[in-house]
Amino acid sequence: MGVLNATPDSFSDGGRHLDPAVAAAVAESMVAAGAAILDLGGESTRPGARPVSAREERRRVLPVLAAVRRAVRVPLSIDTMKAEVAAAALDAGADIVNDVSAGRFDRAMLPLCGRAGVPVVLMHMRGRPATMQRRPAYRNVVADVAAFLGRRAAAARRAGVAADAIVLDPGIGFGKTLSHNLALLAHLDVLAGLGYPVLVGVSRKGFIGTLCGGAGPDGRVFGTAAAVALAVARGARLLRVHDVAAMRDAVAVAAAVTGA
Ligand code: PMM
Repeated sequence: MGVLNATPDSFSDGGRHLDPAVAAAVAESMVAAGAAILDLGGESTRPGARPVSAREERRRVLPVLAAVRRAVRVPLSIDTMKAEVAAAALDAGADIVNDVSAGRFDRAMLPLCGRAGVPVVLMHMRGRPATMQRRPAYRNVVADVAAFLGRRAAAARRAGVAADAIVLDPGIGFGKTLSHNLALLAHLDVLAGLGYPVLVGVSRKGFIGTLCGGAGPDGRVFGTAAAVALAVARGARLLRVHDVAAMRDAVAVAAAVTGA
């Protein structure tokens, strides 16, 4: 899954893909490099990020989505916590909803996904982006995240989402310390054991910078590849990444070794 952020303030690629024509060209190159899905978002969820209105989110993401929809044929996912934005994106050609709040932010989100019959990514996040990194604490991070995702999957089923349309995500970096992120990656098999495909987003995240001598987002590609490979080995089925060509190779090798 290649990441295309239509946000002026995303930590990793903020502002680079705002122009619809530029976004379409980047989308084409990501697909050529091996992306099977593209994820488009109009609201930054980095720690401390300010929420944006549904109107502003639609204004940012819909022109980009329309241009990307014309440019590529792969499924497009809309990264949003708002049902209004998701509905507009589905109307404009999106195929998947990626909700980092797992349907908790907007009560209309899971029923919308159920009615539309589209896959939904349910991600674990502690609190909200504005406050999630304030002293994150868990009893047992792996068990707590697994229990949360199990509850959210059940909520999605009750809202009419089909079992085979649910994807779970541990939410790496969302209200987690370095050791929480590492424990979740080391024990990803526990989440995969819940019976739904697992998506992992480690790409260029802060914990990789921490482990790689304080590298900035652009200097985290090799660290990301290591995390991606290990996630595949522990059962991840979808990898949300910025550096598609590099991670396609990391996934190909990790999947071949895992399957041997
Ligand atoms: N990470 C970000 C945004 N959306 N969605 C899912 N499902 N999983 C993630 O890990 C995730 C996400 C933040 O990263 P970005 O600013 O590079 O988009």
